[in-house]
Amino acid sequence: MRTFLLLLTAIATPVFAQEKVFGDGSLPDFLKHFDTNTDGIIDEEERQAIRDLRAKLREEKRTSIDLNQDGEISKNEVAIARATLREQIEQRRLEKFSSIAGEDDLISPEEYMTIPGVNTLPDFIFDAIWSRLDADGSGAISPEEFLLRLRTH
Ligand SMILES: [Ca+2]
Ligand SMILES: [Ca+2]
Ligand SMILES: [Ca+2]
Repeated sequence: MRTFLLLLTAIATPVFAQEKVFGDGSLPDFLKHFDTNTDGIIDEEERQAIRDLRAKLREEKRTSIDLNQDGEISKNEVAIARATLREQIEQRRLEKFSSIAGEDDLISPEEYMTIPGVNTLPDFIFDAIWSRLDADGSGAISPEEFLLRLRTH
């Protein structure tokens, strides 16, 4: 058992470590956008721009949740905001689904492999993810199966 665990760690670690590295080690894309003088470093001025944008987004989010604009966010408004957010996420997921699934509206294991990062997963991890997604064991992922895990949360 101990040997197995060690082996598992040895196999799994590079995969999980990889995810933390940003491409070639340069700035992640969302930060590149703020690196206005493109020197690869986010300086104090650029940091401030990021903070401003975050504050603005927070404010916009607040006012968009307060539907009747009375300055208070009611339980109902929170519920509506949640539903809207969920719809947006589902919409984005379905768009992603279609782009992977193609004409038949089903994702085959081969198509699933085309998602960046998936084809480098060790088989046993791929199998585990796949069997969770393909809930009915049909050998393909339907749009419903693709959204299932999101809905149950
Ligand atoms: Ca309100
Ligand atoms: Ca397909
Ligand atoms: Ca299925």
